[in-house]
Amino acid sequence: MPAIVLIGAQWGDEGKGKATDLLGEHVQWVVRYQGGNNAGHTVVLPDGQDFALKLIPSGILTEGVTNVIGNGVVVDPGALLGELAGLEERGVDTSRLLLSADAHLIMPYHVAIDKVTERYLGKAKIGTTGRGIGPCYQDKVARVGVRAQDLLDEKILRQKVEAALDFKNQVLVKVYNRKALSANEVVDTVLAQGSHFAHRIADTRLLLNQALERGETVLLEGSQGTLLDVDHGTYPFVTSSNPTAGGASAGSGIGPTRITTVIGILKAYTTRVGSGPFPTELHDASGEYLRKTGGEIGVNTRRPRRTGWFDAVIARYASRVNGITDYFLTKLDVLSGLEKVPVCVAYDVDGTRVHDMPMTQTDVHHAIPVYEELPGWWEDISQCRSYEELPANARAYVDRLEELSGARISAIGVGPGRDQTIVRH
Ligand code: 2SA
Ligand code: GDP
Ligand code: MG
Repeated sequence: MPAIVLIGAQWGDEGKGKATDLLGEHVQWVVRYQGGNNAGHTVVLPDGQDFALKLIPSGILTEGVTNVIGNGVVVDPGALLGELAGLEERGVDTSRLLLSADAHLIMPYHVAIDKVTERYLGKAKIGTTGRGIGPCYQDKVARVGVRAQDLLDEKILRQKVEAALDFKNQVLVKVYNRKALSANEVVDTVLAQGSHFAHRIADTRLLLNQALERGETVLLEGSQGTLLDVDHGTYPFVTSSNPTAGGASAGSGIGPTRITTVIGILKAYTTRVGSGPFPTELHDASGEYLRKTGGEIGVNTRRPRRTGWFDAVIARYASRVNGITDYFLTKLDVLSGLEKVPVCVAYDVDGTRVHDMPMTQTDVHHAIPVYEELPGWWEDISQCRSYEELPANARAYVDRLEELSGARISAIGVGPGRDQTIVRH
């Protein structure tokens, strides 16, 4: 039975938390398959309470859903405990959270190296969240990482941390002029933290496949977005994992033939946080308007997000690389009150008109958006609950985006609340 993937179609913060929460009622499992506590997924419950999930799947707020931090996720033990405590304080039942034995752990040296590397890069920095994500994935690929299962074997844990620190301390001290970290201190801290969640460590790939065999539905919740993908994004200004739909399989252990639906979460305009190219970025009053009206501030780092008009080149690209079956268009309400709404339909790259994502990053940096201007609407649409209730110009905007984007728009968000959603298909 089906596994559904939900991904960000742009640079993240499209509203994946809200969409996961909405689907939560129809699924038995919600799985995070990549990223870590760099994510910030906002869920607003019907009673108005809002939650910002970072590492824990957004399904934790739905009764009866089992939540899994999959093997593809990188887990900061302190951040996990902090997030669990925060949820428990607010009365959320966290007993249904499992952690893959194969998930890699973010160690204190990963966080230190992330921060110091960014500082040394200066103007060329990636603009990371400083959570140690990149250095942890580096160690995973270099085969010197520490995994959740190592918490269950102190001897192995000690060996791994000592071996890793032999090298890391040289980098920290000799290259970056920082203090060396003590392997014993790191191990003791991580073991103490691990003792609070060791009971959650499980063979999640087996459990998920057994659930699918029983006919249960699994929702794979992506974090960040398509253009932050280490393979398909605006490299090197990306995160160090695969947020695209292909990553869902590797990051959970669910075979690709089990995935029947890929839902792309698509913001009605574009935002980005961190460095890197952004063809439709606005540096004027319109950009400020979108940032203010859309509340575009990083959930984790509180950095103001960069804002720009909708980019159909990106949407078409996301449709293809993810195999998107349905789009959920979010934040349409934010566009109310604009005289005209420009939509980027193509790029001019050094005098040539292109409709698809350029092959090289140099060309992406040179891309000048070609706009089509659609008429705006003034009405507040946050109370609309059917497509027909939307003003004609808002409907025309959605229809044009659908034509340009390569997949049908099955749902539309008109506010942060669960019920502020128009379902079309
Ligand atoms: P990292 O920390 O190594 O993953 O950073 C690499 C790039 O990935 C971007 N990134 C994100 N972009 C949007 N949203 C994210 N989550 C938070 C949010 C971000 C925040 O929900 O608002 O609070 O700033 C997220 N996580 C990583 C990052 O900005 C770098 O460009
Ligand atoms: P995520 O990382 O993709 O889950 O998105 P974030 O939570 O980082 O940012 C999305 C923001 O938009 C959150 O504050 C949501 O509550 C909010 N949001 C989601 N959908 C809508 C919508 O349709 N309209 C409005 N106005 N806000 C929305
Ligand atoms: Mg976010």
